[in-house]
Amino acid sequence: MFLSDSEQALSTEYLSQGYVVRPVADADALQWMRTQFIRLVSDALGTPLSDSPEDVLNHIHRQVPVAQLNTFRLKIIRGFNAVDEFRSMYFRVARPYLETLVGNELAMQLRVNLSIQFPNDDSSLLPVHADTWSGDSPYEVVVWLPLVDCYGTKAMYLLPPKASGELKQQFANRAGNSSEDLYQSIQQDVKFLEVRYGEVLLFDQGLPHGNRINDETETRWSMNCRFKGVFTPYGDKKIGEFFEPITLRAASRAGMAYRLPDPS
Ligand SMILES: O=C(O)CCC(=O)C(=O)O
Ligand SMILES: [Fe+2]
Repeated sequence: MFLSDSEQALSTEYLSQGYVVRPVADADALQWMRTQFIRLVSDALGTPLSDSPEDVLNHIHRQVPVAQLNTFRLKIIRGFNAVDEFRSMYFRVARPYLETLVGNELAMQLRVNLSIQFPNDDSSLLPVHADTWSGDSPYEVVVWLPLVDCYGTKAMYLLPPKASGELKQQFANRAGNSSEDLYQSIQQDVKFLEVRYGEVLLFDQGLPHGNRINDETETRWSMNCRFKGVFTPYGDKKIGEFFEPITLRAASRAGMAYRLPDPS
């Protein structure tokens, strides 16, 4: 391998744990995104907000009834995905890590997702799953970016590669069981991933992951977005519909445009 020592270290960490957590590569881009959120939240609530961004987001469950949560969330998602620079800002926070772990010719998901997890709310949970089980390519990496500190059950969990390998061996035995049964059987091995505001998580979505009822006192806000090498195999999520190239290089552009001279 001709990777540098620091590239090698990041790669080893990603492969052995199934994820890495790092400081965001561009703090201004993160702050810009959080400012956009505060604007959108204020618009959605129809009131100006005087508390700090951190307090507004952590305590949003005091202002939005749980019955309105999904509508509210979709309004915010529509809002930030309509802002032109949003995806390029999102990319900036993770760019050097993606370039090391994935490559420098990247495809990015067209729409960034948002999770909002109120304390003690069971209405917006994601049961244990791997994205690959529903058609994502194993070449995809998720960039998961919190807008507040995430810890304990306010965070998401991931089943590390070793336990994930063992689960695969026994998968046929467990296939008939509910996802709650599946969770109970891996509970002792899952790891809740603490990610603070100012940090970014990159994880292998081919490993089982999900979330549980948030029994902290604050609301979780996190975004997630998938990246892959442009020329790596695609699953059900195709280029043009779900992904788009964001950093194609000159040689690839030339190669894609190239036609052999017509022999006739
Ligand atoms: O944020 C979470 O709790 C889960 C996210 C997830 O499943 C994903 O990004 O693929
Ligand atoms: Fe997922």
